[in-house]
Amino acid sequence: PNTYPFAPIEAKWQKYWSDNATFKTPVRSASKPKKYILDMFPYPSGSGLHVGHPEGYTASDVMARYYRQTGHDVLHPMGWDSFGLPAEQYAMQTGTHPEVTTFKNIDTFKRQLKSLGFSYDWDKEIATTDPEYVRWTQWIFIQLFNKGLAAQSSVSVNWCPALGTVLANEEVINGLSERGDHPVKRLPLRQWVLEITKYADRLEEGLEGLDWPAGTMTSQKQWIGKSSGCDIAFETPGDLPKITVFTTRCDTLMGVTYVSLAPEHPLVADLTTADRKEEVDAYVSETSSRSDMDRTSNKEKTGVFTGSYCVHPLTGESVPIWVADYVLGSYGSGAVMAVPAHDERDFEFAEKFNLDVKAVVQPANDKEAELPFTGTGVNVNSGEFDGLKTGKAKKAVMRKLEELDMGGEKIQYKLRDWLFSRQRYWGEPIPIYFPVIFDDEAAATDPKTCKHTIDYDTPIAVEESELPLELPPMEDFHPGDDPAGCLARAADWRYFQKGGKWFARETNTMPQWAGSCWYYLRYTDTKNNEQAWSEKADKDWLPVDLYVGGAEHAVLHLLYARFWHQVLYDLGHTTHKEPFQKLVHQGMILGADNEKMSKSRGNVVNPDDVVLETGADSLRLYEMFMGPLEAVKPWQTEQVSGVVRFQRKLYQVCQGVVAEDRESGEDEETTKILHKTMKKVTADIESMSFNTAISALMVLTNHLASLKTPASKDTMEKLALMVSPFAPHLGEECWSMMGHDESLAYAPWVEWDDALTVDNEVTMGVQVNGKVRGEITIGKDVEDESVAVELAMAQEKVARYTEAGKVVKVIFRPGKILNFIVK
Ligand code: ANZ
Repeated sequence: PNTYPFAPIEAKWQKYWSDNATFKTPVRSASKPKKYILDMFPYPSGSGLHVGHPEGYTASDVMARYYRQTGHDVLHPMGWDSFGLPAEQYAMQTGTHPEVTTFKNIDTFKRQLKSLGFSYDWDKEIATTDPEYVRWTQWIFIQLFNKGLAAQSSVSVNWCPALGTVLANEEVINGLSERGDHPVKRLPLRQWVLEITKYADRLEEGLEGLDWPAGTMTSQKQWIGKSSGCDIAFETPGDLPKITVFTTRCDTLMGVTYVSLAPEHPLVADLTTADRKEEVDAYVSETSSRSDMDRTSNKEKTGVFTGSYCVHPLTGESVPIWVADYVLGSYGSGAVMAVPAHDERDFEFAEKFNLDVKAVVQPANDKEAELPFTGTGVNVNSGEFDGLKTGKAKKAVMRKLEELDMGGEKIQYKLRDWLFSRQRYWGEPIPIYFPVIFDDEAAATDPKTCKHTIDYDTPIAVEESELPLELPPMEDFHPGDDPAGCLARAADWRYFQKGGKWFARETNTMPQWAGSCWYYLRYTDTKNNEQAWSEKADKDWLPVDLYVGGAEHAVLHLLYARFWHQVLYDLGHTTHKEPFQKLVHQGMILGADNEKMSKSRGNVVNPDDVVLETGADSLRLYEMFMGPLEAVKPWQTEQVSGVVRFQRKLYQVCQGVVAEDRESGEDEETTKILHKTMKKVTADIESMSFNTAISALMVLTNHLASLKTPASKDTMEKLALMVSPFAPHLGEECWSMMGHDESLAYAPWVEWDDALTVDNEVTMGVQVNGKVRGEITIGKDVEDESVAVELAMAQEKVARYTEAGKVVKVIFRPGKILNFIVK
């Protein structure tokens, strides 16, 4: 009967793999190459797996299985990114401890992943919330702290009252939280910051040589935002410090007509004259609530004059100092030299406030360029720099400034330091504590009852032997209005005595990004109780050879993880400069209506339903067959039935082969199709072009199904091997039907004979005087010119042209060209 009993077959093989520890990570052998195949581990949310998850996971599983069969030692692990806001928010609504929710969700995810037959080594499973994992996350934090890369600073932060937490700049979009779209305000708060900016250059350079999608490389580069320019100093009146500006166009220095400070620039108050104070104060407070995004948008420019002037470093002229919020406090030095003739923003501002516009750059071939002219050209009205082209002018101005000690080369980055504190419960406690200073040191007994302050200027790292520093049990996870976070309320945990002295723990926790910064390192050595991972584990398995995950992580996760990795490299904990050699993003799977799947649209496909109805292999096959892996594509249930038919047909062919019971030998056509398929499927898997590989397997299966005499066992084994990375249960079943009593997971991959993959006949064009007049189909290696000529002349059209004159020459290159020269 034309059916395939997927349910018992899939259950049987999943049990077999589990009972036989088929996918246990091998001990690395010197003679074999390795492949570390990694999925971006999921956040175990309450809603379980959606069909987007298995797409990337199937792709990586195909590769892991393929590499095992091509003689590689494979590491293919899975785990859980299990800290995070939703569990905590759920806890606030229901009172269920985040740990309980997290465990429950992990169970669901694990059951679902197992039902799909992925070849993970489940012995390597980790969760970022495991105390043993937290221990090493905290240990890495301490390495960063000891290296001077983790520091406290009172920074103006993005405070989200609704979430009760501070968010990183990256988590704020248009003034709203990335998660949940809640309004975000800016406030000053004591925070832990990781100085990723110290690695800006390395993070940019390290991208060279990685096999990553071009778009992701560009996003990272743009995020790092390297900009080469010059710092220039403008003297200010009185004893005040100079104003430093950052510019990428120091060649326009002679065109400066005003200098503009960001409202938060530290010199604003001092530079404001008495008569301007009221207006400037009002402007500063009014702009303080605007986000950077808002300030740099194309809205009408605003600003106020400070009443003061600074000195042009080359001309000595007085230059008015303004305050304008299009200048950002967080970029460069928070001040710009304004050149309205050559900068759009400065031009708009000058127009509005009636400030001078002085052109100093002329385009090479248009003397009357419209202003603002922002391109490059030749300097004019620039004294000694006149006549210099932009590039030369930049160098000359820079040299002059260096001579005068008024400026010099500067590389600027858009990248900001990483705000690493969260005022949350469900995260890794930051392993730092501070001395407690009592108001009355002599009489004090306990900070819970005696007045005291915490000496935040003296941070002390928790002893390595005391790690992990675990979260205190709490019942109320509301952040409350203490920006120190909810852990501040766990007084028995927060305050402790050591050597007779009282200390207070840091009450901030780490952001969810922390755990995902190094999980790929821990996977190499999950059972290590002495170290986060051993030197050997690093040498054995790193770098990750293939990393598969969503493009939404193009910047943050991938940048943060690379940063930690580079620091760990510098500290000698890894011998690999970059963690992820090849990166692939799977495209999003949309609903059948071409919209993003969501509960509210009612277009969500649950993988559990598909597994139940047509089996795990059908889901795997379908998701790989939908289209190119990277493409965004809609779910189409009719197509699932297409792969179901394919499975049935393949199974039926296999049953026919069993009945026929012939070892080998096929007709010529079948042999050729088989060899071509082996070559194509292999190449397609290598290039992760899975949809075309599956369609080649469908063609082969259809051909075998059409044969009068069933195919041989040898052919069927090859088909089973090829289908197994995509549909591993079906592959195993067919393999065992061919008489094998062991899994095919390590059976050598198929090999083909190249000679059998090429067609022996070619179709080639026949030309007369260089024009194509017909075509002939001829044996590929026919070298006899007369055979070709005879075939060609047999065609009426060719004959007509050749008979029109006299054939003076025949050019024949076997398999390529046949050309008659007729006069
Ligand atoms: C003078 C000038 C003349 C500029 C000119 C441009 C064109 P990127 O490429 O993004 O690095 N700038 C510097 N600091 C700023 C800040 N804190 N907020 C807003 N703008 C700032 O851009 C560098 C240019 O952006 C700098 O070069 C400066 O304007 C401006 F014809 O200086 B320029």
